[in-house]
Amino acid sequence: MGRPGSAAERVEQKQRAGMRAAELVADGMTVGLGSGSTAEQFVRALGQRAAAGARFRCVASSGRTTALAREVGLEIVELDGPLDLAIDGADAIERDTLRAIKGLGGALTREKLVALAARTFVLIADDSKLTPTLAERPDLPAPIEVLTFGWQLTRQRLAAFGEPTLRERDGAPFVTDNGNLILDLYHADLAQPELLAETLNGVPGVVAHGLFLGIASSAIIASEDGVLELTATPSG
Ligand code: A5P
Repeated sequence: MGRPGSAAERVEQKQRAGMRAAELVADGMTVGLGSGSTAEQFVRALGQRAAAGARFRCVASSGRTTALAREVGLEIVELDGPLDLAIDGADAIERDTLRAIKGLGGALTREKLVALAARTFVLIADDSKLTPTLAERPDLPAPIEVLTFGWQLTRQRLAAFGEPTLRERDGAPFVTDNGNLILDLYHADLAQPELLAETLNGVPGVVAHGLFLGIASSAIIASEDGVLELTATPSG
């Protein structure tokens, strides 16, 4: 993890990561757009390229990203086939493997669909998101999107693997773009994230979880020292 920077420095780093990522997008590509404050910097940078005459077809991973993309002049299309490239932020990124935790913004299911549809998935972040291993971020939950139907039972089942906590916003349950709920699973065993991911995939009522394992091939990390590009090495 990098040293704690000021909020302004973090914004500037996110901007630099987003701008670098926008350089990866070739004219005519179909591109997946992530969600969150870092991904929004990428969307803005891509919008600048579109304003300069480049043309992209974009699939957005949230309503908020859709709105921003349209505002900056990007064409939004349905997710109906493979994407050339997808770019997204993350909440924690394992330095070597690029295994990541995503979903603190609540868009994890669409983000995962977009990431898995992409021939190349690239993470962008400031260096505060880097960690030697995911297990070294016990402060972070594994966000899990669950169906509203029977969610208390789903929470009971998930309690075997950690402390599932219903995410709230403004005193009410947080509802995703898909009309579902989020259970944030605290204190899960992240030492072997693949095992946890497989377990979570088998719990009835779970729509998707925020463990993005083996999906990102590279990461663009901005720090006070510049912009670093990391390539994933296989885990295990
Ligand atoms: C949204 O659901 C998340 O997965 C975001 O990608 C993640 O929370 C990173 O967001 P920031 O770039 O705002 O930190």
